[in-house]
Amino acid sequence: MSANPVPKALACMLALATAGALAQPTQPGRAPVTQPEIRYQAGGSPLAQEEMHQNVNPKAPPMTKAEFDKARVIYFERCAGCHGVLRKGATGKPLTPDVTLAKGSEILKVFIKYGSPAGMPNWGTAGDLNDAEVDLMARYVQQEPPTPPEFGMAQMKGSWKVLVPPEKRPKKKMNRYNIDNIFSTTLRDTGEVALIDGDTKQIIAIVKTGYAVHISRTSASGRYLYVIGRDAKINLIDLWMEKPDNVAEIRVGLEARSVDTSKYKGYEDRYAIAGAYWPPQFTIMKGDTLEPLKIVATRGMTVGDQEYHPEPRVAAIVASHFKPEFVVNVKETGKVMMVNYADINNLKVTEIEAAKFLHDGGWDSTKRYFLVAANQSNKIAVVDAREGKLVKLIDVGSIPHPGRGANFRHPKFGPVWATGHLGDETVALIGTDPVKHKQHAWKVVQTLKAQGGGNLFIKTHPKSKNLWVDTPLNPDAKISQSIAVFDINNLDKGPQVLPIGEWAGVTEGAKRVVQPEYNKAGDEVWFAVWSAKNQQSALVIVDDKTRKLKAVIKDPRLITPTGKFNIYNTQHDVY
Ligand code: DHE
Repeated sequence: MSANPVPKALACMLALATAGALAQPTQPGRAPVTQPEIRYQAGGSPLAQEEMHQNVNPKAPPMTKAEFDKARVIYFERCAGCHGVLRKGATGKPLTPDVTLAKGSEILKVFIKYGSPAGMPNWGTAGDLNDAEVDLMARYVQQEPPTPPEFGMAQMKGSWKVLVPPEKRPKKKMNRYNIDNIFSTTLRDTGEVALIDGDTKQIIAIVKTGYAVHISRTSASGRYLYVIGRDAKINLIDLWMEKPDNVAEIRVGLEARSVDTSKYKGYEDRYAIAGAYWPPQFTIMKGDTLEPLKIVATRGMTVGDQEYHPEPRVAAIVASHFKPEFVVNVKETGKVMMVNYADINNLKVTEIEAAKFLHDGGWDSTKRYFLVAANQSNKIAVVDAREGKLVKLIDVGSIPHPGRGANFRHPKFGPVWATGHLGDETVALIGTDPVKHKQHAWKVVQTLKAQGGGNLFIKTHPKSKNLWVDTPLNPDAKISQSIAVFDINNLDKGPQVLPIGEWAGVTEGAKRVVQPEYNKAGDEVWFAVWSAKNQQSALVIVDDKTRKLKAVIKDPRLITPTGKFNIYNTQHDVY
């Protein structure tokens, strides 16, 4: 919140407004949105670039087409992440005309300018929007929400390119790289990934990809790398080439975050799957060419109240090791879809009811159970991939955000899986062994205190005794620029804090320390020190045993590094 005093008349209006629906917790039973969460959710959407139809609502204040288009761009750059593409509400409140017309322009302007105690950012007083833009946005949210275009088979085929056909690709590995230990490193703001040799710490190649890449995943054989951008563009990189590069690309929608590939025995490298935020759908493709084969919509009814949702975004996707299935997590409806790819013309989908707003998650150490954060219900849902059933919904802290989580053997409780939280400083350890440690299974067996809220990722390795917890979204720079590390054998001792940002030797910038990732051997941990596009960033590598600085990778090409994906660990789901 801004320190600017709120003028008296507006303060009254704000008080009045905060008593109204817009300032209530965003979803029933949900705590107010935290500042780290807003920073996380309010990333720009590629939909800002899409032309959309302006429906004229006679009851709403008038807008010219130029005003409408300008407001639409602002909406998709700043607001859609929280309020949804169709303004039906996600982290933020619904902003459909039935709600906004009842508020009227003056109250809406107060909200937009000054924010609300429930978590709406103070766009005006923070200097992000001027008074004219605040007025524009107040009028815009009273119009009918425009709908972005659909993206079906014709559009996908139109975007699909096989740059090097399978028959023209190498028949064997043509380079001397230790492929297992390559790190595919997201260069968020340049639309590229850097392939870095984990042994020599040299950049092998910078590969052009989609806009604001989100994740990389490895094929079951370890040969292919799939990279997805926020603009739903997938790049298929062949790691056997003399210099690894793109061999195929496609767009599977207008906005997306997740991709994976078939891993069940007999189906290795055969299929790829990608989930889209818009349109709400997932697409199954041929693994070696990305030819789109099957598109499945996720629009449908929510769990619990069973109301229709028009834009249930596809969040994390993983490939089952127990069946020829993809585990597709649908955010707004709260359903986990077990998609059996044995016969994709007669697709069988088991729909598991979990909890609303599924986001990210990972396997337990046996890879039988998938644990996924229902982050706005403050729960972890556990799904049994062998039985195709929900095992349990477990209450954890505020806004769990595991990434893929961390598996280790707790000295007292046996095998556990851990998640940190965006909304508080805790780390929840959940027992995962229903056979030998039945009394602890699917319960929070211990809660650790790390540095603070704003945690995104947590990591360990089967060969390590360390548990690393980042806090890139914590408002305190000291906390966002450092890492907390626990000794798994002495968790009660509390964490040691390492100044990774300082170790990077980078002088200016936010230097947010994000996403610990192990090398193949499990004896090094890599961190991104993430600053703005026009500033220097770095990768910092720490010796896992001694917790001492081992190497810093700095290179003018390493612009805004965030996620790093070690080929072997990603291929085998080691975390
Ligand atoms: Fe992510 C994973 C969505 C913001 C870095 N992110 C994921 C996944 C989803 C997701 C659904 C799980 C994919 C899977 O496993 O299949 N992320 C979103 C968003 O919707 C959100 C909140 C807002 C947005 O506009 O994208 C968002 N994410 C961010 C960031 O701001 C981060 C920190 C930096 C960035 O690159 O944009 C970020 N997200 C990551 C990373 C992973 C990820 C590094 C993979 C972690 C892993 O270890 O698997």
